Amino acid sequence: MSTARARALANLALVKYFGKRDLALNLPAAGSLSLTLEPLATTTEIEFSSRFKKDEISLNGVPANGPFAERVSRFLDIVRSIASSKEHARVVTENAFPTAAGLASSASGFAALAVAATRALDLTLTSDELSTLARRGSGSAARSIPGGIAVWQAGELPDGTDSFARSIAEPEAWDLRVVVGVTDPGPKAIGSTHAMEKTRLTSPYYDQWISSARADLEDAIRAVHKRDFPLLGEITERSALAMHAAALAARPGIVFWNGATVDAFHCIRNLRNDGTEVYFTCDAGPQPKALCTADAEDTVVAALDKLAGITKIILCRLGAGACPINLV
Ligand code: 2P0
Repeated sequence: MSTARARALANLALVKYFGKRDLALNLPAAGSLSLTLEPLATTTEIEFSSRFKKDEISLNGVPANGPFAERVSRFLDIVRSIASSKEHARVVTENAFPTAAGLASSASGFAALAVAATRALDLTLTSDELSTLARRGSGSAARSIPGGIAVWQAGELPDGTDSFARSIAEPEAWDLRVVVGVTDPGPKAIGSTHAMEKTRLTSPYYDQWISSARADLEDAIRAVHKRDFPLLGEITERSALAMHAAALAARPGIVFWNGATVDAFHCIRNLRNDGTEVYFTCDAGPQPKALCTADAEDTVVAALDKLAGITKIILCRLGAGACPINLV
C-alpha cells in the first residue's frame, strides 16, 4: 500500500503539558492528562510515490509552505527512516475546527499523520509506538493516539521510548462534556513551543509549576479512577491557572487571554457558586473551555452564549483514539 487515510481527534489537557526536558524529541518535563474530543477531528490522506519530487502538503484545501510544511516534512523524514523509504509524499489534511487557535490542531494533525503515514508505508506499530512517534511531530499529539481519557507519562529515558500516552478510561466510561467558547478564531500570537521555552528559561515560577504538575497528575489519575468529578474539576482549574501563572511570569510575560477569556472564567465560577458542576480551563490561546457533567451542559452553553466576546460555541464529548479510514 502507498496510500492511506486516518482520522484523529484533538485533545484537551486537564493537567497541562508546558515545558520540555528535551526540545528536539518533545519530551515533557512532567506528565499530563487529557480528554480526546469528538468532534474536533483532523482527517489526513497521504500518498508516497517516486513521482513526487518533494513533499506536497495541503491544509484545508490550501497548499502549505514555510514553517508548517517544513515541520510536516521533518516528521515524514522520521517515518521514512523507520521504513527505509526515500519516497516523497502528497499530504491532504482537513481540520474540522479553527487551526492554530489554541484548539490543539497540531495534536490531531500529527496523530492522524502518524497513523496514515505508517500505514501507507506498511509499518505495523503498537499504540504505544504510534503515540511515541506522534509525539515527535508535536508533544500533545502523543495524547491524540489513545481515546477517552489519556495519560502521557514524562518518561525518564533520554531517547524518549518511555514517553507515550495510554488511555485510562474509554470514551463510554464517563459522560464528560467540554464546552469550547471561541473568542478569537485567528492564529495564535505566540506558538506553544516558543512559549514553553521562554517560560522554562525565564519564568521564576517554572520549577514550582513543574512540581505542581507532577502532583496534579497523580491526583487527577486518582480522580478519574474514582469518577470524582468535583476533584477532577478542581485539579483542572488549578493546573490551567498554574500554567498560565508560570507563563505570565516569563520575561517578557506571556498573556494568552483576552478580555472575553477572563469573562468566561468568572461566568463559569459564578455558575458553580450557583450549583452547576462546571470548571474552566484554557490552553496556549484565548479560547475558554468549560468542563462539565452532561446534565450541566445546557446551563453552561446558555451562560457562555450570553457573553459578548464569545463568537462561537463548540460542544464536545469524549471520543475514540486515532484510527485508519478505509479508502473507497
Ligand atoms: C497541553 N499545550 O497540555 C498544553 C497546554 C498548550 C497549553 O500541548 O512544542 O503544540 O509541539 O510539543 O503539543 C500545546 O503544545 O507543543 C500544548 P509542541 P504542542 O495541551
